[in-house]
Amino acid sequence: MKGLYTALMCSFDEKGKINEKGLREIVRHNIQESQIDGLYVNGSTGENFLISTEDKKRIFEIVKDEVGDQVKLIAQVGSLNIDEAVELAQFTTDLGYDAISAVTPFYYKFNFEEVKDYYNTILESVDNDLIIYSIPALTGVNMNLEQFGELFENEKIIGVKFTAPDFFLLERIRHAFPDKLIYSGFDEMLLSASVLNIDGAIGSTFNVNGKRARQIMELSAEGKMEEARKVQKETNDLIAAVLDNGLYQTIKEMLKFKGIDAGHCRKPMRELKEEEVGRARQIAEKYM
Ligand code: NGF
Repeated sequence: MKGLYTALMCSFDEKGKINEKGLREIVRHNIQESQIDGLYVNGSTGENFLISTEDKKRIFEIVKDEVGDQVKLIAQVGSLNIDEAVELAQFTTDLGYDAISAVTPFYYKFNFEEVKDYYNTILESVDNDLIIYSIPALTGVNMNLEQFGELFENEKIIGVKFTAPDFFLLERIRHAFPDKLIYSGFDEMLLSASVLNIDGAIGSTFNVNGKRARQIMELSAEGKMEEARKVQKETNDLIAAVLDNGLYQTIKEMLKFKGIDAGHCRKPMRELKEEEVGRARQIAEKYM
């Protein structure tokens, strides 16, 4: 399960309906062009929190059908509705997803016992491994080393998608749990995480920048730090431009520039203005 995973985008039409043809094209682009090791399906990048249970299931099905066994698949099933999380965990396990992942429950201020119970409840229902999705900036859930340790006592919890700029905590987790998988979640910090000996990364910008992400991890592993810094710098020029223009919308426009039917984002995400579409195309032309 080590390696680079694209946090997969989904293509939607103007009305917010799944564009199956476009979704399949995005999947193929990631496998053939970006040569990633796996896909992280229905994460934030997949606009997961904006869609119905039925649409989530359909996306899981289409992706598995398109991928077969070509690359690894992780299903993000986390939800504030624990029944939905359990249902999706069972659904994706039956489909043959290699692992499930669940974002920490958010919005209400759950205490750690509640977070732990959430993960154990999901896992009691399936015979599959789980990767914790920790993204404190969006969820407000900040777990410390001891709390990660308590969650890791469940052997089915095999790792964490660590989306935080806390390299002290990342190093402590790496040192304390050498057998658990750590995936870096912030693409702009990939090199900084790589030097701490992570096992992989999961990122939205790998949809359009997968090759540079791989170079960063490989150069870092080979100790070629000067070259690695150069590639991270180029990557961060791209990411800064994308963030400035509108993250998910811009990545979709960049994919469209390459002939991929990446469609629209779902409301309440906005449409790009004409000049922003132009900027997205310039970013694609320069970096893809
Ligand atoms: O988009 C976000 C939210 N984070 C992603 C990634 O951690 C999300 C990250 O790649 C993800 O994996 C998912 O779909 O669940 C950033 O977009 C990137 O580093 C640019 O900041 O903040």
